[in-house]
Amino acid sequence: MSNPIVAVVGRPNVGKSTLFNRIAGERISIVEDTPGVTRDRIYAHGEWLGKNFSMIDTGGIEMSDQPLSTQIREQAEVAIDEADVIVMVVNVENGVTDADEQVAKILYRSNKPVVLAVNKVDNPERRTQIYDFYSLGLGEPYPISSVHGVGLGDLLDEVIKHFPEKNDEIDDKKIRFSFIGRPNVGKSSIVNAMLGEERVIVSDIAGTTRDSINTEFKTPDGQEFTMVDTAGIKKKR
Ligand SMILES: Nc1nc2c(ncn2[C@@H]2O[C@H](COP(=O)(O)OP(=O)(O)O)[C@@H](O)[C@H]2O)c(=O)[nH]1
Ligand SMILES: [Mg+2]
Repeated sequence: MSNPIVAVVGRPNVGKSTLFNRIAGERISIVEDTPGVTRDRIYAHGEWLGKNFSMIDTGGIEMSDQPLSTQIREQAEVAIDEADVIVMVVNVENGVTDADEQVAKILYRSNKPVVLAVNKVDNPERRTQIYDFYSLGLGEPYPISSVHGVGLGDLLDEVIKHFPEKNDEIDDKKIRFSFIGRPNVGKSSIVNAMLGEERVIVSDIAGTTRDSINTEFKTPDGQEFTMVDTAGIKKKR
């Protein structure tokens, strides 16, 4: 499975690229750099608490000939299409702006998790100003200072919480195999005969086995197998 994707969005000059480079650190690597499409490095690798992810700096997508509202909309749409988690960056120095509200509205309508980063919180006095950003409707604002590297830990803790579960990881030392065939040809009986025990429901009524059943077993020489009985897979009427 490929790494989760985190997209950084927000209007120009809020500090998206600074944050992006901070998180990428020394390990910044260009995954894709198509001339004419990207101006800056927009893809990088990130890692936090042992979790690897890919990052997109949507601000690096070349669209400077477009009106601001178009740029913002298109960048937010790239994020929604590509990312598992979106980090929206705002600037504490400006408070909530119309452009921030425009970005937030687009993100709000998507079903993607959004983490709100209030950047340029360089000193403790500025922390008191982060609460205004609750009005964007994107939940708790996380104060950060990208130039000083402050608050990034809490921000990333929140980001990785939203990564999708890797629930279909397969241990490749195991051999997986399955029986397929029409109902009632004897798939479950073969499984049971191989195992020497009644692990799978067998019946002469077609369609008795309703779900696919994984059976794990090991041969005397240590080879592990996972037998997937697919008898339950039926066409919907
Ligand atoms: N004071 C302060 N300035 C910052 C911070 N992060 C970025 N900047 C500055 O804000 C300006 C815009 O940053 P940039 O990352 O290019 O913004 P982008 O357009 O959103 O990618 C630059 O001059 C940065 O040095 C921060 O945490 N504190
Ligand atoms: Mg930038």
